[in-house]
Amino acid sequence: KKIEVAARKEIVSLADLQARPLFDKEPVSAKAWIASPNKSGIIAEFKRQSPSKGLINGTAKVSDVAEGYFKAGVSAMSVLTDQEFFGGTVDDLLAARSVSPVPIIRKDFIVDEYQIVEAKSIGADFILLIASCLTPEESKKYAEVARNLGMQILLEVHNQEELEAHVCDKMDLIGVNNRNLKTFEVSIENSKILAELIPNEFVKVSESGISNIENIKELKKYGYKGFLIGENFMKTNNPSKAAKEFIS
Ligand code: IGP
Repeated sequence: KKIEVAARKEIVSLADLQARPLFDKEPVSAKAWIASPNKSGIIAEFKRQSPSKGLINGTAKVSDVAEGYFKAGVSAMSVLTDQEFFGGTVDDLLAARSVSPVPIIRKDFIVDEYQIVEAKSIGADFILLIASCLTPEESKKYAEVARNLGMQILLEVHNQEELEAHVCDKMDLIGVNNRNLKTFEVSIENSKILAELIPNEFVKVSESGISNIENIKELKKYGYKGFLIGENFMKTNNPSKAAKEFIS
């Protein structure tokens, strides 16, 4: 990933990113949208493919899906911009941005400050930092970079060790990934186990493997306000229709 980012940096400099019109857009508060009692809490994802599932949806158009997710009442949207593993691009986020006012998260493996400035330049409102890919010093440093640009941070953890090592006052939302990124095993129980270890000042988000309303009802009992759903919507031939049915 570092090599890929270095190559992009050669083509588009930091100064170029900062000169883009969207760089000056005021980010929308993901915390406010996700924790609002009169919103759904659903963070709907645009994901074409994944290492665990292969091709999920080869035909959906990101702008159609983004517009439909917004109309369906999602609290936020997640756009995968990683090309190698997920088949996404920064252009996908730009396309989503052009049709949707909801907070959009740049979902990628962030390993360089450049990606954070780039996220701002394409209109992202918040970013993902994955604990298992970073040292605690790095996650804190990148969170500060994002904050200085006015973006919020979703810190993703999978277990107690990661949570304890990476949680700090620079984070805004804490996401518990129910999928183990190494074994791809998915269990909602993971969110339940870690819930009480997450300090109350953070908005709690449960990520992956959520496929029905029962899951959400259950997770709400544990204090979760955000629910990140990808495959369950993307595997259908009309992802935003699936989101609409799920939310209503
Ligand atoms: C969505 P699912 O099971 O609903 O498709 O999962 C989301 O949680 C998942 O895509 C994800 C992810 C990540 C992808 C969570 N953390 C980190 C890439 C990188």
